[in-house]
Amino acid sequence: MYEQALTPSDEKATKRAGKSHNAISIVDLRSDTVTKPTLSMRRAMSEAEVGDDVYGEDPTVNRLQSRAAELFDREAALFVPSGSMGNLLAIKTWTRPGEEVICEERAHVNHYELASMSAIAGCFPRPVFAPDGILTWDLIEPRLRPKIYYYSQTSLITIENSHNMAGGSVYSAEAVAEICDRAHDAGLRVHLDGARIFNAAVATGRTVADLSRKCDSVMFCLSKGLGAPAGSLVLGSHDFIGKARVARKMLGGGMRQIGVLAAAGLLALEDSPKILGRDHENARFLAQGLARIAGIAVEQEKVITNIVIFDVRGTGKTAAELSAALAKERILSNPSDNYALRMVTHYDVDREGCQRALEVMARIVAL
Ligand code: TLP
Repeated sequence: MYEQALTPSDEKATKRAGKSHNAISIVDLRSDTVTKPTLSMRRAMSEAEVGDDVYGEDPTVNRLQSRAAELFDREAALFVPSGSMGNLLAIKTWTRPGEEVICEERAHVNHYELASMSAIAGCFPRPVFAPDGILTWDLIEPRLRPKIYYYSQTSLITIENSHNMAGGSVYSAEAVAEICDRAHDAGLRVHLDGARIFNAAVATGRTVADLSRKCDSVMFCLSKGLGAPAGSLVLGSHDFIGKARVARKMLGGGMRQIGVLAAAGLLALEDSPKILGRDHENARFLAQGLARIAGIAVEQEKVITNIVIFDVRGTGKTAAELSAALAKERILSNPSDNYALRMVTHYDVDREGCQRALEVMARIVAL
């Protein structure tokens, strides 16, 4: 995906436009990573009790880790700076250099983590394309390496729930359990990139613990739809988390008085899952409206969480051209390839903002 940052000159243009258009606000649909911390998060941050987390002495971080472990029904959890680091720690902990990691072709670990699994963990990704990004054992099994010493060995399977670049698609709890059971029978581990697992939980009506129960490790993000300013958690057994903590320090991710971040994370964990359903409804509303615009193709029935990826080939414009034209009208989106745009809903975008995005899109496409 080509991320489009709001440059200072865009911001100036926006401010100027704001003056002449009665301060029309930006509708930022580039990602749910853009959510700003709420007032209550900011208050909690300023009041957070802190300590040195490298010594394990930050009480707020310890509370966050315990609460996350409890919610996911796990022995232990580790607060890490980002989702990318969380995935890397799991990959590095479960594998040895020279081994292979099976992932879905469009997975975040395959496309957007700067090949860290190779550059840092020394592993080779074995990507498998799956319809809607949802792997099954039938798709995985043919890619397993035979257990012969002159082959590199498969050691880990990663799955992504919800699947970002497959349009926020979700695995059922049963589908995840089936992959884990078969993987364990074959002597493999399963890591879940659950950056948006709470969205998947809302969409399936299952708990995050149910959706991840048999996975050997889980990563989830506080900094996406849950709205915290930064941070992710990695979850697993005491032994796994002990090793992941060592790897975190080795990568320079040992942080100090980060109770200020954990305080926002605790609120994000308790409060935000309850409101994710509204983001899903807004995404469906966007998909319905986009489907009515000539030249745009979107599989409406597949929009079940907060991500809408749609094809713009029929408009005669590229995704980058449309995204740039939308940005001039204060609607921000990200191209996900030459002819696909991604829009992500979150708590800083309301129904009115989505409506405006649709109106501007219809106007631009018709030009
Ligand atoms: N995704 C970002 C971009 O990097 C593409 C976004 O805007 O969606 N796993 C998944 C499934 C993700 O979507 C992301 C971020 C991550 C991991 C990494 O999280 P961070 O950004 O905290 O490293």
